[in-house]
Amino acid sequence: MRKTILVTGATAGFGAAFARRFVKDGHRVIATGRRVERLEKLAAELGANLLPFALDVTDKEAVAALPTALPADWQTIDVLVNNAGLALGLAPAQQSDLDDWDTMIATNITGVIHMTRAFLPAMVARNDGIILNIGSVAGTYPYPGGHVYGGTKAFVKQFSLNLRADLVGLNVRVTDIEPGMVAGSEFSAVRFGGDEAKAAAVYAGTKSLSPEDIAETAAWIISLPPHVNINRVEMMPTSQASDRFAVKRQS
Ligand code: NDP
Ligand code: 8X3
Repeated sequence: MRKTILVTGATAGFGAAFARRFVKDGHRVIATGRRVERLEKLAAELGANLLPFALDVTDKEAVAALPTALPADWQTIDVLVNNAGLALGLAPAQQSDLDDWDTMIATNITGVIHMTRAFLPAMVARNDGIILNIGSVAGTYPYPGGHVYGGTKAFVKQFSLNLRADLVGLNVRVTDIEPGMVAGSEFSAVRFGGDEAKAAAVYAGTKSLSPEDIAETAAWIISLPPHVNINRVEMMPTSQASDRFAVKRQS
């Protein structure tokens, strides 16, 4: 059945891949983000089933107004994809920029909860809907420099599970997709302040996941019958695994 799907952060990476995959699968997509020219390009590529809509998820008023600011025939949202997010920096916590921490929290946590709160009541009233959150393996496994980014994704995981506790018995589903290394997005370039060489080095010598792999998983999740809730999906490329505890030995 054709769904109307709202994707945050559709100007790049996973979000653009979600938009392309969902439209290809016959759905309608509201593609949101701050870089409007990229949304317009996506609309030119994908046609009338793609509605470009400017949205900064940290703008609380804009998010609260969004359900009624959308064109009337696009206001029933079947699937909300809370994808917009970012990591800023990889320095140790004690050297990190507090503004970067605030931006990660505003985007990855506050953005997600405000978007969810804006669209959840209508889903509950219709007894139908899917909230697809994009977490990360960083929300489960610690790594040096992961501090606040990992903390935000741990929040996304637990928020997703707790939403399920409130929604039990309803056909309103919540999933947290938790990917590991995904190349082909702007994630690492953003993390390293636009340093493309440093970003490329993250994926050097690996066969990382691609945004299309994440879109494939999302397409599967939303295709399932209404009684099936996938709680969490943790994904890694075969070139990645979690390893051991850090132990500092005296020399
Ligand atoms: P990209 O940097 O390629 O895309 C991030 C998207 O988020 C962009 O479209 C950007 O759009 C949007 N965004 C950032 N801030 C805001 C904001 N304030 N309001 C609205 N949109 C915003 O990264 P990815 O595609 O890789 O990341 C997508 C999600 O996946 C993120 O939540 C990330 O944490 C997560 N993730 C990524 C992994 C990876 O290895 N790549 C692995 C696991 C999870 P614009 O700047 O135009 O607003
Ligand atoms: C992105 C994956 O390992 O860089 O969430 O944090 S990682």
